[in-house]
Amino acid sequence: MSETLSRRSFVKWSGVAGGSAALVATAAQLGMPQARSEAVDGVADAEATVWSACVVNCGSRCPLRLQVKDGTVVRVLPDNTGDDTLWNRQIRACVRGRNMRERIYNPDRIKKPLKRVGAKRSDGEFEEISWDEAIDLIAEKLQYTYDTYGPEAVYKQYGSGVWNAHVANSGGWARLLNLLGGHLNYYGNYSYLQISQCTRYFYGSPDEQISNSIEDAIENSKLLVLWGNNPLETRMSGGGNTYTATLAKKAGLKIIVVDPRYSDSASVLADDWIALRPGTDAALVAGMAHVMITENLHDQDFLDTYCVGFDEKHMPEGAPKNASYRSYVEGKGEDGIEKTPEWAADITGVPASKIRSFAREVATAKPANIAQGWGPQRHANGENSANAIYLLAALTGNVGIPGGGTGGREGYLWPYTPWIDDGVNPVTTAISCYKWTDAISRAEEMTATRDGVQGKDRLEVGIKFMVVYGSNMLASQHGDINRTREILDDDSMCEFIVGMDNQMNASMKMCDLVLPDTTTAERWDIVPSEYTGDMAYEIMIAQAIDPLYESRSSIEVTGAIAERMGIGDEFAEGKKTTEDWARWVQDTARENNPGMFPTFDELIEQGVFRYTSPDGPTVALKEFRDDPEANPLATPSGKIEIYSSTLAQMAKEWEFPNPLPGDELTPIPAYVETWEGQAEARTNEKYPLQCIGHHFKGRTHSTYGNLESLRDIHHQRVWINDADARKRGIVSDDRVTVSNDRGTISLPAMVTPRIVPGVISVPQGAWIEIDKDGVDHGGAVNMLTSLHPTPLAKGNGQHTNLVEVAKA
Ligand SMILES: Nc1nc2c(c(=O)[nH]1)N[C@H]1C(S)=C(S)[C@@H](COP(=O)(O)OP(=O)(O)OC[C@H]3O[C@@H](n4cnc5c(=O)[nH]c(N)nc54)[C@H](O)[C@@H]3O)O[C@H]1N2
Ligand SMILES: Nc1nc2c(c(=O)[nH]1)N[C@H]1C(S)=C(S)[C@@H](COP(=O)(O)OP(=O)(O)OC[C@H]3O[C@@H](n4cnc5c(=O)[nH]c(N)nc54)[C@H](O)[C@@H]3O)O[C@H]1N2
Ligand code: SF4
Ligand SMILES: [Mo]
Repeated sequence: MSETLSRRSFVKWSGVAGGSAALVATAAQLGMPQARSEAVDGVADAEATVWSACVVNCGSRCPLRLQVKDGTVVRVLPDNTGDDTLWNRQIRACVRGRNMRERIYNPDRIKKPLKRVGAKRSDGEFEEISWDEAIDLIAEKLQYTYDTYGPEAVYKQYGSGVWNAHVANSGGWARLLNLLGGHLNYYGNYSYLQISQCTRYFYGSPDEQISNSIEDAIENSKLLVLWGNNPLETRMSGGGNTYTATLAKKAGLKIIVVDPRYSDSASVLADDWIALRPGTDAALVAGMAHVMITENLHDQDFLDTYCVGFDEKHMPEGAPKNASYRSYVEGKGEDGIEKTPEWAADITGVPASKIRSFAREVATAKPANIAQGWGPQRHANGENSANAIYLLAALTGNVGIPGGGTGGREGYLWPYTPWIDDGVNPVTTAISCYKWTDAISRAEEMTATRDGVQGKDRLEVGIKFMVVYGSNMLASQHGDINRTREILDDDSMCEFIVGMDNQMNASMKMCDLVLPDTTTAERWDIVPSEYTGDMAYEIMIAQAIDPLYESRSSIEVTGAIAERMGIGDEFAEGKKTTEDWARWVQDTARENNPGMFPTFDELIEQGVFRYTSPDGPTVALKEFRDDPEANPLATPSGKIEIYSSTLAQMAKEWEFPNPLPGDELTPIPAYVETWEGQAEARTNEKYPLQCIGHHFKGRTHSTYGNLESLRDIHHQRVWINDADARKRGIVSDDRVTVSNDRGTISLPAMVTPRIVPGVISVPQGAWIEIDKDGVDHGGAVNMLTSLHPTPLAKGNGQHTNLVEVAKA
């Protein structure tokens, strides 16, 4: 790595105002474009420029400067603080955030509270009602639900539309329900449910095990493997990993991408592309392990000291013979198959010679950061894929050292600023976030060992009242839209659904009551950074314009419901307005971190405040590596569990009613063939193509998906390989149908060598347009996905689907 790029020192808390961040390399030195000056951007006669932000769940958070004239936002400008250095970088919004005006003034804005009048929810017919009537109705339905069914019948749906904005994140809904007696919890999230659950057994972490940051990789790594990880599209802010990963590339770090698609990250960053079939990562890892073991390239010392389960000499007590990972690879395990590169090649589609060279490269680049995205784990038995990629980091001894990594996703500094206090939920029962449709339709059958119910042996009551806030789960982002709509259409099961959003999305159309929320331009908040690497920050959201139409900010609405239900004072604790709540956040941040954060009023002027950790870039599990005796992991052995006795035990106890292939728990990260996986694809004549659905630069999930300007530049098209297209007589931009037994969509094709033959990808999150025959012309991939849960996490294997494509 070039000398100019070595980091000289690490700054403690480099605020924008007095910040003297250590210079790494300027964008100019690296040949990157400089920020445009305000003179070029500004509207000359704007009355005010107000700090705001884009807070959608893309993993980044971007400051926006809204220029206001006559009470209207006339222009959206990006960040103009910071500079072009790594530790004080400008947090440049992507094309979505810069089009915020079109979301504020969108014809899809919800203007007044709406009450369902259609016979069925999916009729989507409403009448306008007043706020007073709406609040009465919610209070009445909530009271009725608590009295009749108890708190476990109340559910706050997963939703990520205002993810982590300190006030708007929960919008007061969780606080309200907690004060009223609680609500059924969910565990995990649609982002990384599978990896988070398997991490418990592998690394003993209660969540996804993050890895070293890209900042650390820039400084210390010899190789960066982006494994099912596409930062250029999924971390698009200039403040986040689009910036850092690009900087890593410019600094000369070798980058290899493992992905069925030649993603944007592959095309811009990769020195090499490992093009595998979806869901086959664990087979690729086993083939690589075979090479490493045969050529003695694995890190035996690391495995002996820090892990259990790699070989027969290091097994937990009570484990059967020949159950180690090494035995599995050498063909001494139960299946008797040696996991040669040729074996892996047949499954993954990656040539054996390529598997050999890739294995050698990963094993000999010391140190290497294997940065796993969340695409591999969003599959049927995605748990084993995620675990296998973790395992590769252990096999090569990269865990816990600078320049290495855990095999998890790139690390970041978690913000120091607090969320508003949601209180404590008196209910401890929880379902996986993907099981809510089951908890509506078959709650009484749901148990701990069959459905992953936590906190109780079984559910006693189904979901009867649901809050859907900042979420498009009912008809866009959850699996199997047709089946989900069917479940929701029976309002004897879930009796009342209240939705709150600022756009009339497909889920709002499935609600009984719809509430118009403000946009960020119309309210106050404080917003933290999230997955933006080791530079954390907070952004001021100052109210720029009056709420449009009859929209009201969520925290004021939940406060009004609390008041109507007689708990107004407990809810508010003296805070009346949204601004009061935002001030509380900043005051509390200052109290908790003396001398660090600016005051609320200073932040109104300053807009953005950056800070870094005094400990330097994130090196995950460093304490464990430095002293495993003093800092054991929270696994039963205190070590990395390549073989998990807990999983072995669970494999005996858990039940899989109506099992499909792949519904199994394995104590080691073995490759298992799954329902609608590569093996089935090769024998299924009706649906021979594997269909994934990548996160797409044109939208954040469904958010921004209704903006004409974005639809014009980012076309919703299905990626299909030339060979598969040719067989079907399809050329680029032909309208095609993609179908399976769950549904059919119709959209244009993008014929390309950028995807593995036999695989297609439908960018996820398109707005549905279902016609009278049930065909969706919007191209929403969840018309095709399955509600069948993954075996361990009971999660969303939404990238696993078999389909057929035909010219429409
Ligand atoms: N097939 C498939 N499905 C997937 C995925 C996949 O990869 N493939 N990915 C999954 C993942 S990782 C996730 S996180 C989920 C995301 O699923 P969702 O969390 O449902 O995300 P969005 O579709 O963006 O919906 C967010 C909603 O929040 C609204 N919103 C934005 N700002 C505000 C606000 O200020 N107030 C209110 N009240 N609402 C606001 C937006 O208008 C939008 O309707 O999707 C999951 N679904
Ligand atoms: N522009 C934009 N950015 C986003 C989002 C968005 O919707 N739009 N969503 C945000 C959210 S909430 C999340 S959770 C993250 C999601 O981040 P990820 O879950 O990492 O995103 P995906 O696109 O699902 O998957 C990443 C890559 O994995 C590949 N992949 C799919 N299946 C496999 C497989 O079996 N093996 C391997 N090796 N690769 C595979 C895909 O082709 C893709 O390029 O992105 C965030 N950022
Ligand atoms: S979508 Fe993400 S990257 Fe784009 S402006 Fe919004 S927060 Fe920034
Ligand atoms: Mo996500």
